[in-house]
This record gives sequence, structure tokens and C-alpha cells, in this order.
Amino acid sequence: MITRRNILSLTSGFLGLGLMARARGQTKDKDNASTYKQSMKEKQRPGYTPVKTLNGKTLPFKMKNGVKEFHLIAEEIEHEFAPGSKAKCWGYNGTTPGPTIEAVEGDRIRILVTNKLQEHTTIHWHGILLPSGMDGVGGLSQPHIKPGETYAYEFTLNQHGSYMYHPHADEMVQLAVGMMGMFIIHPKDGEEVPIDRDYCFLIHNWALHPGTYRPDPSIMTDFDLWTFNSKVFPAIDSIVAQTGERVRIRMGNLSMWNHPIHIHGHTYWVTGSDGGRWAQSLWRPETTEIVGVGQTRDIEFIAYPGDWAFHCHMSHHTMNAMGHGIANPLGVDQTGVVNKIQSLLPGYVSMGENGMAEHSEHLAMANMSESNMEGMKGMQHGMQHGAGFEGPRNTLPMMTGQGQFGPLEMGGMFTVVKIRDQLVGYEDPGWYQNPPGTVAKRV
Ligand SMILES: [Cu+2]
Repeated sequence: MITRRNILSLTSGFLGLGLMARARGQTKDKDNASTYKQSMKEKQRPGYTPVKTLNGKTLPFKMKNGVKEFHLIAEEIEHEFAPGSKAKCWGYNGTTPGPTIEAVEGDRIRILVTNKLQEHTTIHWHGILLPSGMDGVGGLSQPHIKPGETYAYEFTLNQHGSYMYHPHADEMVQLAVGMMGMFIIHPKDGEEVPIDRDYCFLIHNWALHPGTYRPDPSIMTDFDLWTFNSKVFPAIDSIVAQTGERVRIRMGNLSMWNHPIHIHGHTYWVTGSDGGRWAQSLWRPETTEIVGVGQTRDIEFIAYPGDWAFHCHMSHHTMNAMGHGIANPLGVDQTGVVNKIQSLLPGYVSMGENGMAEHSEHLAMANMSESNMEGMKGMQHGMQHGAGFEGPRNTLPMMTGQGQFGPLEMGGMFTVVKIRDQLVGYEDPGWYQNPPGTVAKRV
């Protein structure tokens, strides 16, 4: 496995070559520049920058007679979408999504799949070119993997790019409850344009109805939670980078909607998919790219300092659980009717007469308190509206998150790209300290 340390030693290896070149009589300055250029260009040949899975991890492997052997265990798990909302989900090796499989073009790999579910399953290697019998479609390419059984998939990777894995057995249910993972294959000759930070995540949607603990697989359009790697904002990891670095974000969509994923403060290039990293003539500058159902998309940008929103642009997809079949409340004085509805529907919160912002402030305040649900009981909301408020159990506020200037009024598919001139590893650096005179202000 290639680690950051390996890459450092590779880089220093090329620096060493540079020193040898200098001994052959080149001038020092020219030599330093060319050595640096060479080391930057070569630092990922034949290595690579390991992928960073948001809120997740990479699946370890063992080398066995030249074959990289991975082991996935399909099982029921308890998953937390954000503090205050947990569910019985299905996943791999204890998580949803399962750990990211990461390998290199040309690798021979074996993936053992153990089924600890109460029903059969399989795994389909989405986008990967392989023998038909390794494709993982239950009944079509193989017998189903029954509870307690382990199957071995083995094939050679003859491509590179951003791929996925997911069951192809009782697919509607098994996807709806979280069974999926990313499968990243690095090019064997390294990247022509080197990548400094390589992120990946899966896009998904969940019907975890307010007050319940199991995602409902029967829902087709009206979902409650919209996630990056099975987390909702503010529990989604920030994407961090150092100023000037080339950042790639690989996104896979196994949800039931297409998602236009938008970045602030940058133009990114759309550079790849499950067809690999595209030829540079195909790269497109965008600030929003639709990641369609069943697709993967890679975007790349050069990091510019600041705190930048990164989110799905479907505005309901940056919300948590909410009702959709309600009359339009804007401009309607609801003070009289709210108490009556609450007597029938405990936990009902009206949408605002003047918009939702005021409502979000109360919930954001509640969300900041130590115990999410305890904090939502009564106090702030009751003071404002003269009615005790207790949200449904195990249910996140619809809009939440607190920034350095106030409530973010977001949820779901939203995170922050935090870019700093100096950065330690992948640590979250906190909020951006804006240079004086660069923050919008009241006049
Ligand atoms: Cu979306």
C-alpha cells in the first residue's frame, strides 16, 4: 500500500537524482528549479495520493501470492446520521457506506464477501470491466450468497477511475438501507497532472421518517435525509486543503435523485468519471455538475483560501426531515391554528409567516445544546411561540448548523471546503480568519 511516507520517500528519491545531475555541472538555481519540477511531476509515478473517504476509511488488504485480498462483511449496523439521529442500517464492515476499496490499474484482486445478513446478497462491481461471472448480479452471473456464506470474487483491474460497489440482490431494499461503497482505481503510470488531495464520497437518500429507526425502502421520491457518505450536515467532514493545492473530489451517486453539486469561490473542472480521468481536451469548467443516478463524477480545482460552501443545489436536499404536503404558510398568520394542530400532531412546527429563518435560529440554538433532543424541548421555541415544542424522537431539525457569523440554516447534503495557507494534515482548521476589510458588513 502506498502511504504518504512512501510518496515522501519517492519524492526524495527524485531529489536525489537531481543532486546527481548537479554533480554533472548544471548551475545550482536551474538545477533546483528543474529538480522541483521533476519531483512534482514524478511524485505520483508510479505512486499515487491515497484517497480520503469523507467520514469513512479505506479497506485494508493482504498480499497473497501477488493477489491483493480484501474482505467485505455484509451486516446490519447501527448508524448515526448526525448526533440526534440513529438508525438500523445495513452496510459493510460496520459502516455505511462500506470502506473504500483502493487499488491500482494492473492489480490482481480478490474480494471475499461474507454475508452476515438474514437474507441473501451479492456484490456488483459497478463500472468495472471483468469476466461476466464476477459481475455480481444474483441469479444472472452467480448464485446468491446465502446468510453465513462467503464468496470470492477475483479479477484483474484493467482500467482506472472512480467506481462503486453495491448489492445486486434485493437491490431496492439493500440500497435503501445503506449497502454501497466506493471503488477507486489509480492509473498504473501515475497522474499526468498530479493530485495533492483526493477525496471521495457517495451520495444517497433515506426515508427515515420522523420518530422511526429503520429506513423505509418503499419510498421513491419523498425522502427525509440527504447524505454525503451517509452523514448529514453538520456531521459531514469538512473538505480541507492548503492554498494552491490541486484537489480532486470523486462523487458517486447511488440515490434515487440526480444531484447538482455546487462549489463556492472556485471554478472546478469536471475531469473524470467511471470512464477514468478524461483526456484534458474533455475537461469542462463548471461550478455545478449534475451527478446522475448510477454515475460517478470527478471534479478538480486549485484551492483558494477561505471557507467555501459545497452542497447539492436542490434546496430541499440541504434540509433534514420535513413535511412536504403542507399548505403554503408564507404571509399567513398562524398563531391561532398552531396550538390546535399541536394537540392533534405532537411535535408539529409551523413554517414561518415571514419565512423560515427565525424558526431555524431557534432550532439551531437547540441543536447546539448538549443533548440534541433535550435541547429542543420547549425552551427557546416555547418562549417565542407560546407553545411547548417537543420534536419527534430520533429526528434532526430541518435546518441547522452554526457558523462564526450565525446559523447556517442548512442540513443534508452540505459541507464546507476549508482552505488555509498553512494546514496540518487533514485536521479541521476551524473557521476562516478573513483578512481585515474582506467581510461584507452593514452600512
Ligand atoms: Cu441533491
